[in-house]
Amino acid sequence: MNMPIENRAARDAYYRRIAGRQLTPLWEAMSALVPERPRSPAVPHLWSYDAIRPWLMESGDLITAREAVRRVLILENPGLAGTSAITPALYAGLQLILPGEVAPSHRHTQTALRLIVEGDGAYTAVDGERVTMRPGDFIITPSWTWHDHGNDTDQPVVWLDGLDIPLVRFLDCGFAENYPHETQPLIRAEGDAAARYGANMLPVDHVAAPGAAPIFSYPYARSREALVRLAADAPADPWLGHKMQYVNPATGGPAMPTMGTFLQLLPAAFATRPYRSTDGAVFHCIEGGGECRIGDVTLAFAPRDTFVVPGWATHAFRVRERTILFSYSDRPVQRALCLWREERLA
Ligand code: GTQ
Repeated sequence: MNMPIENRAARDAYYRRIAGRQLTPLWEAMSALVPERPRSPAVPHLWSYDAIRPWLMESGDLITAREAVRRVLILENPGLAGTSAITPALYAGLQLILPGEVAPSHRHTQTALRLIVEGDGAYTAVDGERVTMRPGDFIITPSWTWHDHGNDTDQPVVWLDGLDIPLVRFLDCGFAENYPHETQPLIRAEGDAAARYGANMLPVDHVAAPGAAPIFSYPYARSREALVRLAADAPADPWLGHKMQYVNPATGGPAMPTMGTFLQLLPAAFATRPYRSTDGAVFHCIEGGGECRIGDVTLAFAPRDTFVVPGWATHAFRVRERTILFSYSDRPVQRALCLWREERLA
């Protein structure tokens, strides 16, 4: 810039004077406020389950699930320090429930998803119905539904929590309350929601409403079987492998209004072509393992590892054995606002 120095000083003095009236000049901030393309403050990062499991188990000696309400280690993006966010819109954490423990019932406007990492047979109760949790199961807790978690098994249970906490904070829509008792009454038998809504049928008088799916559990055994079947017969997409999205069976839309959820199979020795989309995503490796190259960063992942790919970051996978990845992002929000973009690169 060839601005005369006097002019610079005059402008700076002017900025200081108007600052007292809560005014700032757009022209000094234009490219940051209206960027040519997204430059996420989030960075790629991987949390190795084997490395963090001892820390998680140690938390079990320090505080009970009852006292903590939710005993969770938050996975915070190093580029978003102090925000408890893994991408600008999303939160992730690993929740531990020890044998015999209960995480007391509460509800909040934030939507939650669970992906079971370790332990077989704990439960979560949502809106009066219990759901048993098995490794790889994807379970939803819709906005403003009462939910408590419990573990009647003799082993610890750990799951990945995904919530839209930063998004709800941004929108100033956070409400929460505790249930007057530790657990909510069960008013339906386990499996009721799956029978009503999860068998390619709907109750005859059902009227589809916007919002989260009326089923709470997407058992891994069924989702996995579908992907394995597809992979045996259909060609893999060069950019995505075999990638499916979880849906609300009553609407065909996403399982939750704010978070998109996906299950992806990459065949043995498969390498994807570079791809990017505007929705930053949290990935969790259920089976297999390999590498995700994101710009000049390479993350090596194994089963139970969680990693984050920032929005609009070009990335590609390379796997050794058949690999199954769960992921979630804010794609439904971006799509609803007509902002979502993707790019398949050569
Ligand atoms: O299980 O209700 O990781 O309310 C963060 C906030 C889990 C939950 C989290 C929550 C929960």
